[in-house]
Amino acid sequence: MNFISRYLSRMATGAALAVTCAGAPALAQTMDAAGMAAMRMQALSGDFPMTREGSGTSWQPDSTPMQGAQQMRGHWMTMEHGYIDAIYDDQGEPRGTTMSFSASMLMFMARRELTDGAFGVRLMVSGDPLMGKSGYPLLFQTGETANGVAPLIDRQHPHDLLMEAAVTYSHDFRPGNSAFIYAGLPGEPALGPNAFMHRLSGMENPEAPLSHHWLDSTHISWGVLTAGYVLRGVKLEASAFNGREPDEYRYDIEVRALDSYALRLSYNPSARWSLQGSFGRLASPEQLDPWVNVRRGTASVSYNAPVARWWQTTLAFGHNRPSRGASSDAWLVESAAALTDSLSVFARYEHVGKDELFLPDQPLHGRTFTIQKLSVGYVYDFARRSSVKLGLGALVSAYDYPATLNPTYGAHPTSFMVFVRARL
Ligand SMILES: [Cu+2]
Repeated sequence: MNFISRYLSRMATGAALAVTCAGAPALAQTMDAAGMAAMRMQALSGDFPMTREGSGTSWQPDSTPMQGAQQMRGHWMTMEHGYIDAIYDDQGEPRGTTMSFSASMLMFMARRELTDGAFGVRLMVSGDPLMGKSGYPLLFQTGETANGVAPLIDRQHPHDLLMEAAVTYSHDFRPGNSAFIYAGLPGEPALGPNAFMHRLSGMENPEAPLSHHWLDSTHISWGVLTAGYVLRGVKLEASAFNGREPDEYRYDIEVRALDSYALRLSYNPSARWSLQGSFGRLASPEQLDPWVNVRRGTASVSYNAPVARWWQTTLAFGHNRPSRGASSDAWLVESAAALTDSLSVFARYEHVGKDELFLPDQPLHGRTFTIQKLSVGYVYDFARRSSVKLGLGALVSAYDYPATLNPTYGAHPTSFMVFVRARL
């Protein structure tokens, strides 16, 4: 009890945070009491609101509604959230195939208050390996391998069973001033925006973005050490990490040298905005092209509009410059809104330069094609059992690309997914 009262009084005296809440009356209208309380809870990695914390050590707007269930257990504040999707996927003829599969993620976080800081634990697992080594059909998606020989094309690789196992320690110097370290095996280095399945603008959409390998593909890195400093709304952090993407054995632990690095500057100017710019050098990211290193730059902005239950929009740009071969860019704009307590809608537009759509023995191998993709969808929650929501959703995607690809992909493929979701 003593701990809790100390914790509460500390939260109450968090001057900067109180100002954030008091100074946002319009925000208060769209946020319930639990949301405001969540905004006053402190983060794992510093003296700022917990709602700012995204995947790994990334940030999102402070006004992002809290996902999942929280409890106080003795000296620990714990939180769980996650989802299981059962998906029917039809990517459209001629290159797209159909598949029924399940994708899932379960995350556990714990925070222990210390005299001048906090100790945190983050654990995340996924049932994705159950879908098989070649993942699920996703037109124009590339990256990683199912057999260690051929790259995956028009398929999204499954995530590893263990997606994050990390500890954090943060030390507070003065209100709003803190430093932190983060160590993960696996973990997420300071590169890119909040990963797609964690950002509010993207998490309603069950598909991985085509821009994944320009923006957030390092979110499962087998070995990460990050240190950073937070000065109110600004954070500067640096990571040393294992730059190799996970291999096709999705249940194993993969250790390699911390041969890659990343730097990220994040800025949350107000409760509604979150911006980041990051740069990384990935040593030998691809198992099938081990002699190629990649330099990656990313920039992103997320904004929570004070309408409906919530409405988040993210704009992101990524640039990859490999040590061999052509550089390429990816753009992403995605938006999701909860119109009511049970209905949310979402859309994602991407513009990417893909050069991995053909195998080495095919004539178009190595050529870069500009692919545009637009997806729109919705999720309707039809049942609620304590902290679990059951929803039914669908999305449809259309594409645009150079006519050179018509013999392979057809003139106008249309992809769709229907899914049932249980979300904690
Ligand atoms: Cu991923």
